Amino acid sequence: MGLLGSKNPEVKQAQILLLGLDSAGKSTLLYKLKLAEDTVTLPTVGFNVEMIELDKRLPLTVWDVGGQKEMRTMWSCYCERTDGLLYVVDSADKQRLQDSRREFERILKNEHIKHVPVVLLANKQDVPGALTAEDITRMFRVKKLCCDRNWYVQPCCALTGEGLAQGIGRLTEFVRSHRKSRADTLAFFKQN
Ligand code: G3D
Repeated sequence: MGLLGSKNPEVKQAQILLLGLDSAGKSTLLYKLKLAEDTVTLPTVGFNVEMIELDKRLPLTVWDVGGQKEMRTMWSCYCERTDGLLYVVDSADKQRLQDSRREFERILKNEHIKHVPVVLLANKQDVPGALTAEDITRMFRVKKLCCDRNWYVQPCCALTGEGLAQGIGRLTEFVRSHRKSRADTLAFFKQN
């Protein structure tokens, strides 16, 4: 896994917004992806930015915006120029799943991320009793809320890293096809 931005100036980075309630596991998964090892995590204050290059054709700049209540009102400020949304859910935190669902629904209404692809990470699958990806899909009404865009719900465990590469890979694939269809539309309007 490459960690730095691509050295090829022709390769355009994709901007990924990493959201979710506090303690969903955002910092853990980001550092897992980056370092491929466990790290001591602190609750995210402000934001972290990491460059991830799982796929050399499309390096990602991942913006991890804090999920504490006071930070959630700031989420919309980071939506402009976002190419993909990675939304992390603590699948075992049954008390706050509805809070998380509400925040997810709210952010999807942001004009700047209309049609932008979404991958939900159903994190903490190692915790006994955690909801499955299918449960999260139903509870978050993902099919309905994301009917205007590509979406996927990936089960994962940020502690072990299981499922993370698949989730990022899926989002990268979606971002690439979203960019292509936008470029095709622009080309069409130029020609006509
Ligand atoms: P945040 O960045 O979304 O606020 P963190 O969340 O990455 O700080 O994670 C919050 C806590 O959840 C941390 O525990 C972290 O180790 C734990 N965590 C993250 N992902 C998983 C997972 O997949 N499984 C389990 N069991 N725990 C996870 P602490 O104890 O440090 O608060």
